[in-house]
Amino acid sequence: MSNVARNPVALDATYAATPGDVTRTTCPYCGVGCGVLVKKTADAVSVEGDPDHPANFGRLCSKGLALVDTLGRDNRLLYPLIKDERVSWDRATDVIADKFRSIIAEHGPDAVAFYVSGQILTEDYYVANKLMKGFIGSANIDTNSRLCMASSVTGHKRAFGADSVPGCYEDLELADLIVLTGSNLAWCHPVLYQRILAAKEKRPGLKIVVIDPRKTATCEFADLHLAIAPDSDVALFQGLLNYLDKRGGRNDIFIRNHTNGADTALNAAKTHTLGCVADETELHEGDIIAFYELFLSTRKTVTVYSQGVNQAADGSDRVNAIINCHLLTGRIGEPGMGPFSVTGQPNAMGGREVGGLANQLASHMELGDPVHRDLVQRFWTAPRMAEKPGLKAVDLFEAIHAGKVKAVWIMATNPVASMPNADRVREALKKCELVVVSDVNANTDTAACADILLPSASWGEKNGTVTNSERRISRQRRFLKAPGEARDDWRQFCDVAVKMGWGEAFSYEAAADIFREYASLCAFENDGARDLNLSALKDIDAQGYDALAPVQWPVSENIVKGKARLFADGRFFTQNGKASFIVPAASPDKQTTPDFPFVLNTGRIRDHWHTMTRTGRSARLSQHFAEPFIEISPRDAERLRIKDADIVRVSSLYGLALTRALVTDRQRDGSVFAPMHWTEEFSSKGRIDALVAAVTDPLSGQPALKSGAARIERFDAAWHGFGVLATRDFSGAVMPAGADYWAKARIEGGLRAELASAMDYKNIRFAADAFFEPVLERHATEAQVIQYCDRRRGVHRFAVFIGDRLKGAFFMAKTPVEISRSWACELLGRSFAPQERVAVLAGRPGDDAPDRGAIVCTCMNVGANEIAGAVAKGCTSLAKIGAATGAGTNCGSCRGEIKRLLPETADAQT
Ligand SMILES: Nc1nc2c(c(=O)[nH]1)N[C@H]1C(S)=C(S)[C@@H](COP(=O)(O)OP(=O)(O)OC[C@H]3O[C@@H](n4cnc5c(=O)[nH]c(N)nc54)[C@H](O)[C@@H]3O)O[C@H]1N2
Ligand SMILES: Nc1nc2c(c(=O)[nH]1)N[C@H]1C(S)=C(S)[C@@H](COP(=O)(O)OP(=O)(O)OC[C@H]3O[C@@H](n4cnc5c(=O)[nH]c(N)nc54)[C@H](O)[C@@H]3O)O[C@H]1N2
Ligand code: SF4
Ligand SMILES: [Mo]
Repeated sequence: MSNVARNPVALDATYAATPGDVTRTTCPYCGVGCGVLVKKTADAVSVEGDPDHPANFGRLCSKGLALVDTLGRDNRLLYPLIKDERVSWDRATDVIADKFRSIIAEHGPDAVAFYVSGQILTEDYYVANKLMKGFIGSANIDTNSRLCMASSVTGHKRAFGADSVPGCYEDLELADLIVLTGSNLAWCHPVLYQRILAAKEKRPGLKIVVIDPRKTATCEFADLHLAIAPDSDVALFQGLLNYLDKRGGRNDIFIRNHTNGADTALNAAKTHTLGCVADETELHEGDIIAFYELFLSTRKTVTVYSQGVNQAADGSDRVNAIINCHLLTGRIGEPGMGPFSVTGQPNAMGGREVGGLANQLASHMELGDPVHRDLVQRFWTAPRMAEKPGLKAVDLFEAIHAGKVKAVWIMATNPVASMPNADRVREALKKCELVVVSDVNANTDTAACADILLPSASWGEKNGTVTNSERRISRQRRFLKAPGEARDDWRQFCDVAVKMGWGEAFSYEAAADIFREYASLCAFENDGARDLNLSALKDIDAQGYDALAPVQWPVSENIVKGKARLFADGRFFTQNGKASFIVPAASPDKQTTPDFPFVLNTGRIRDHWHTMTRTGRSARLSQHFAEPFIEISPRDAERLRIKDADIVRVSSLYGLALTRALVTDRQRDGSVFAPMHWTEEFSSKGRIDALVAAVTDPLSGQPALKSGAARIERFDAAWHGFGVLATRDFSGAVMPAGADYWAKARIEGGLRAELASAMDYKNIRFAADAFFEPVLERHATEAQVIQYCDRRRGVHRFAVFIGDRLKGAFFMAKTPVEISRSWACELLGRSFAPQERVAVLAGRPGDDAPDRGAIVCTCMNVGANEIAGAVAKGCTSLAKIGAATGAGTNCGSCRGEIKRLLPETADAQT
């Protein structure tokens, strides 16, 4: 696999640091934590996978490969701003310190809060946590990991006595059965998925079972897909526990020596007979038995789970229902087996380690434990330790809304787009006395609510560490100078801490100083009772930190190289050293009602990252999906008179969204799926979290983001539009007034936009001119607009030229505009002789520019039509498609989608 990014990006001269070297760093996206080699020449940067990094061994996915597209100044926040006025850092931090101090003096420490993120580095996180919990004296620091990993943390703690991930990535290659539940690994942890596929290719006996209500790209290579009813996971795994018990699956020696509570758990699972499980999960009994038999007969089993498990009102119980099955069979701590919660963000794990959650202390210690509190207080010589757990994310924003929390500092997260009941979150921030937002991007939905905006150094501009899903600590290294006055996140906290009077405790000069302190705290009075031990790193110096190789904790005097697997000795971190079976509580109520009958499932797509503040800057990554959509089953669509590509109105008790309909039999009846990515930066009404209720798991506080309730209706559009436009100012390009629906995406040299309106334009030329405005304004005299109108059919097409170059095209119709998007995007900026210009208005690709269809392979820029063409010419395997078109031959993230385009009988192996 070559895996080298095409198109190294040219950087502006002020931005490039010392040329000519190679930096080893870590990808800032998902929790796989891939090693990246960054190569710099005098004026360009390129990235490739680090062949020596044990997470990826040289592989990168489409997002990792496009990292260079996200560098540069476009949309960057460059200076501190107070109410949109540029100020100095000194002034900004003065105001923050003063305001925090006066609010604390008047209302106590719990009247202030931090809301941080699994995307800051361990060092940033450690400092934030120390400041809030040891100096301000409140535990009101929570993180977006509450929306992501909290249920896994609760599950781990209940079962193992600590938040410890037992296994490692190699287990996936050593397993004979991999169960992927609530995980779209092919899109969300693509390099791990590729590692699994490579192992399966070598050893076809390796079986994959996917449990997901939707048929996702991850299912394409699975041996069995269980499309379970939403929210029936506990029933499925309780049934499995019962089945294993009845069929001789118990490991009695392990249960006796290493576990607590097996009998009670088995007793509680008894009612989960096959018939009962089939009822609850709406699966065929045969499929359930097939899964249970595979699990029963395969000792080397890994169960991988992610948000389809965690983001539920019974998320913690789902986690424990899975772990119970591994405890019953004694499948934990040995190669090729174990429950495996894969983390989402690059440093979700690091944040848990330094105590980023409101109910934790640093270094995996408990806020509720007086011994731990005392230990940490002495280590920090902290003047005012938090005494009780702080507010969890949903409660925190409620407290802001209620005026109880009066100042909040938000860092590296975009809650106005990513929190449930997001309109209320925005309302809360609007009411809050002081909202500080530290971000790299100037235009986020949350930044729009800030009183003070602080510019942060971004990936590549800062030093620190992250911990991936397998407990592996890797360095992120700086290779670029931060633009403008952007500053490290940890330094921002330190600057304010100093001004609040705690200079001595926050006098770090570099990230290495913070890391050393953190490692020392992990080692401090740790006789082995605490899982997280970094004592081998507690004296690390600057050089050692610079050279730190990826390592899996614990790393201590006795375990200098780190440890791939925990619990090999059968000892856990509970009081008696045994792991605990947990009995799940009764299942939570469904949210759907007759008014809002659809289960609203939300999640991710392959090429975008969360609220798109970074991936949305990449033209390459914006072509896979260029607008918000909702997946709906053909039967439901027909019943609601919704055709594929119609605009639909999705509403709930809390808000509404407009998105494109994607009618697909991969979706179950009664449920819909929408991506979480679109914000007001990219769409008129794509912010799906405005609709999601803030229902949480009572134990973990994690919101049930996969099972909202919604009503779906066809949006009666009077007209639809599609356009491309040459512009450098993506954010400044405003869509025509009256466009109820719009979504814009970056393309090479400008943007593309999809539009729809309920209003019938009297003057259609007006809409086109409004769309072309950025071009018309700059080139008032030279711009030439040509047009084609068929009033009877309601088809209108416009193109604007400067000289012979196409600067924009705008297509309007009564029905969704049927022209090739990839073709239109590629026309932008091309030159046309006068007689050729009508070809643009014809809206059809000519022979010289065939219609690629929707782009499937982002790396090699291959569209669905090209793949279909290759299939028609006899390419019936992934290998042949790859040889003929190049599709799927680079990062491999698209292989599932290519396989879907092959005939059923095709040879799936590469
Ligand atoms: N491309 C991309 N990759 C990412 C991210 C990204 O934004 N983009 N984000 C990263 C982050 S922070 C995270 S947390 C991870 C998330 O990674 P994943 O958890 O794999 O991703 P999601 O799409 O949120 O949800 C996974 C699946 O859960 C299924 N699901 C819904 N309801 C249920 C249910 O009741 N039971 C079961 N068993 N399944 C259900 C959904 O249909 C969905 O396919 O991805 C990480 N990787
Ligand atoms: N409906 C629904 N909602 C969800 C989910 C879902 O599945 N469905 N998933 C949830 C999950 S698992 C997650 S993890 C969250 C993610 O949600 P968010 O964390 O809100 O999403 P991001 O877009 O990753 O936001 C990161 C922000 O940090 C900025 N940033 C990037 N790098 C840096 C940096 O180095 N320093 C600073 N200061 N800022 C930086 C980015 O510009 C961006 O604004 O969403 C949650 N919300
Ligand atoms: S799988 Fe992709 S997004 Fe995740 S760390 Fe690796 S390259 Fe980055
Ligand atoms: Mo996440």
